Amino acid sequence: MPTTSTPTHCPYCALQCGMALSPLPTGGVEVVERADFPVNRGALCGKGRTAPALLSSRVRLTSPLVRSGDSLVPAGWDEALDRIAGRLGRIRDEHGPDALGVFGGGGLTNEKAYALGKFARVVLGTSQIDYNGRFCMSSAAAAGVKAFGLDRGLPFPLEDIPRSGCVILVGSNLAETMPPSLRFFSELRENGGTLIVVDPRRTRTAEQADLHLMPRPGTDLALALGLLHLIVAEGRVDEEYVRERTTGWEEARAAAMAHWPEYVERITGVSVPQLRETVRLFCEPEAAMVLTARGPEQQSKGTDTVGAWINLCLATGRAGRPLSGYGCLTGQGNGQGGREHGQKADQLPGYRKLDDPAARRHVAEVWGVDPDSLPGPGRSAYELLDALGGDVRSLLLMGSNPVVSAPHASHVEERLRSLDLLVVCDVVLSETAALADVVLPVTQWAEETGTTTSLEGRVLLRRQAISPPDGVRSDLEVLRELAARLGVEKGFPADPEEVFEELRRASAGGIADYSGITYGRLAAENGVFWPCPAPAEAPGNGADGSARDAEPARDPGSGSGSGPDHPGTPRLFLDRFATPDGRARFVPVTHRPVAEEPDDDYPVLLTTGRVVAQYQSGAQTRRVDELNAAAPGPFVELHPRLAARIGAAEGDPVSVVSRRGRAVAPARITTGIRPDTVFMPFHWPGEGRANTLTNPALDPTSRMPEFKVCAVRVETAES
Ligand SMILES: Nc1nc2c(c(=O)[nH]1)N[C@H]1C(S)=C(S)[C@@H](COP(=O)(O)OP(=O)(O)OC[C@H]3O[C@@H](n4cnc5c(=O)[nH]c(N)nc54)[C@H](O)[C@@H]3O)O[C@H]1N2
Ligand SMILES: Nc1nc2c(c(=O)[nH]1)N[C@H]1C(S)=C(S)[C@@H](COP(=O)(O)OP(=O)(O)OC[C@H]3O[C@@H](n4cnc5c(=O)[nH]c(N)nc54)[C@H](O)[C@@H]3O)O[C@H]1N2
Ligand code: SF4
Ligand SMILES: [Mo]
Repeated sequence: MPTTSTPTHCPYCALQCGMALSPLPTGGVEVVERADFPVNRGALCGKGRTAPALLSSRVRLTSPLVRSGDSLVPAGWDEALDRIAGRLGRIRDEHGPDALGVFGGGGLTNEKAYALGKFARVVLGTSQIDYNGRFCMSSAAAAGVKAFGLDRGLPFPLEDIPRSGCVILVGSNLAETMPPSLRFFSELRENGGTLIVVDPRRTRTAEQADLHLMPRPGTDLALALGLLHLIVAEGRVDEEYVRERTTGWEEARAAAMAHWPEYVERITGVSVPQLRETVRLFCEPEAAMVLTARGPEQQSKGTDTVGAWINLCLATGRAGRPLSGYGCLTGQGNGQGGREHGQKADQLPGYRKLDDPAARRHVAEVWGVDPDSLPGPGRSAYELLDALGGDVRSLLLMGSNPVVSAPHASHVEERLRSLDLLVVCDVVLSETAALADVVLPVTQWAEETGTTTSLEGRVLLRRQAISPPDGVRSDLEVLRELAARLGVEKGFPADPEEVFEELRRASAGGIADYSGITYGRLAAENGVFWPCPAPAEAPGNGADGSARDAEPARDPGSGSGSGPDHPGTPRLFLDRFATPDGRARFVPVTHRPVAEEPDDDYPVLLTTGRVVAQYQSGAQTRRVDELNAAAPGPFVELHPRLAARIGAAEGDPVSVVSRRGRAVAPARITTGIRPDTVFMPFHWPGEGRANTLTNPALDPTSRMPEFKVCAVRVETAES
């Protein structure tokens, strides 16, 4: 193992801050600053800084566990793997391959996500695979594909933000969810640009804004349409851009014109003067951006909502131009790469479509299988979880903790319990692992090498800095061992670089083309932005964002192609969009209500989200003392008027009841939230679990659940 410090990246969010790990004399590593990575320049949030705490064997799994009655007992690796393979084989014989479910995660490295997708299709032969990214940015991805022909969260690097003129941040609390990124927005304001934040709560991020719009949850679609109406009415449309670079404007314009500002004010609660001010701030500067995060995306109309914000950019000529554009702030460590290489229900590596015959042929050739043997698209994440115990009899889960993080979690928990076989690979005994028949302890982040792709579309190398504890194996080893036991001896190497070499070939010629990226380049450069085709087929410096899904011209081989290395593509769409005609597509959208409007029984809206010191389902960060001290448990944020109405004082236990269940947590009273709305973070299991309440109503296109709004009743816990 290295004796000097190892440059790497944080295990948590999609900012993928650079850090270095330095060995300690007592064993273990400590985080030291790494100023050379341009995104965070050494700065880290508390989660990144304390990440090594989870390497300690005190808090993690170090032996496989198998179920014996009500308890999980330690077992040897061979016993555990034999048990899994034997049961998977029997379930397949009895019920067919689609009875075998697989669930992945956006925190898995590219290599793991790729291998998991291949394992499902090639070894199990199942169509039933999806992953938690469906709960994350799938609506923005779907809208991006519709409008631009390609989904890369940010089509430009973060470093462009300070030089833009105005940024509208829609439903992102990045001061808590990606703290080091706040710098880009402070610099924007120092340079004279303006920041507009759209959030039903006055968050730490909103406190930084020049203008804070506080819409009713679930009404961002109407808000964007109202703004577009005003843009047309005030003659602020960039007619030449619309003519030359887009299609579909007339229909989108007609749809927006039905959304009068006064009507939008009634729906959203954002006043007409604020709408006008937003339009002025957005349209006056030379360049402007719209960035969305989970607020507008985690809605049953998330795809249309993001589409409406993209329409705003297109109408004003603010996409595919320097320092302008639409972007989605992707969330998980490998939220971007995790959605590109085949753990998604409808997808093959390189962001290819599973139902595209050319894509099937290409990937089947790389995999050495018959294209006809590849299953078709499967169910989306929530639909898959909902089907457990029905036609899906087993689940192999890697990198997610749905007992805490899935919508309508009590139902999901019940479905998980009804399986014939639940296998969980995890670092810790998560709430979901605790329900499993077999738990496999795996290596993490600092103990293994692998690549991630940050929210900027920048492919990065995370390097191994420390040996794993005895008894744990990597996810790649698990897949290799299970494949071998199920009769597939080749094609599942445990060496990440070998997997990456194959991923390069599988992605070559696809939308997310990694074929020109090697571990060598990643070690020498501070990441490479995709698409990055292999040298031999690089058409000069083709940084045009064009999506090619034809057969690759050539196998990228070992990366030593004859031409110069492709530089990667930090900025997309400057010349053309990735659609067949190179033009961006307006999508005609109209407002519609949330899936569950308040009524007499459930008169309040619940929205959910995050706090700075906890991460996701909390499986990792709840095991770090310093983070727990900062954020020890759930709470219900509510306005003083609502608190007075129900008779709750600060800290009193409050019951939040939806059609799906009841959660209880202490009141946190603040004027920084709309009086018609309560907020709960979702990081905790048990009584205060926010997802007991949430509504699994799905967006028709992205299949994203409506985490951000459902109807509830709020009462003091005693009543
Ligand atoms: N500390 C911490 N950081 C994280 C994570 C974490 O769990 N903890 N998770 C990572 C991941 S995977 C993700 S996806 C990102 C998420 O990052 P964010 O999207 O910033 O996080 P959220 O808190 O889910 O939601 C953002 C804001 O949306 C607002 N909101 C709620 N409803 C609505 C609505 O209807 N409209 C609008 N416009 N806003 C609304 C909430 O009040 C909240 O402030 O964070 C990443 N970083
Ligand atoms: N109410 C509500 N619910 C939400 C959201 C919300 O805003 N509101 N947000 C949603 C979003 S955006 C997301 S991304 C999801 C996330 O929620 P989850 O999918 O539950 O994500 P994590 O809590 O990060 O779970 C990751 C698990 O994998 C383990 N793990 C970490 N690294 C590895 C690895 O390399 N290999 C393996 N095998 N395991 C590993 C961790 O220990 C942890 O148990 O939650 C969603 N749920
Ligand atoms: S902002 Fe995200 S990547 Fe950076 S240190 Fe915090 S959790 Fe890690
Ligand atoms: Mo996420």
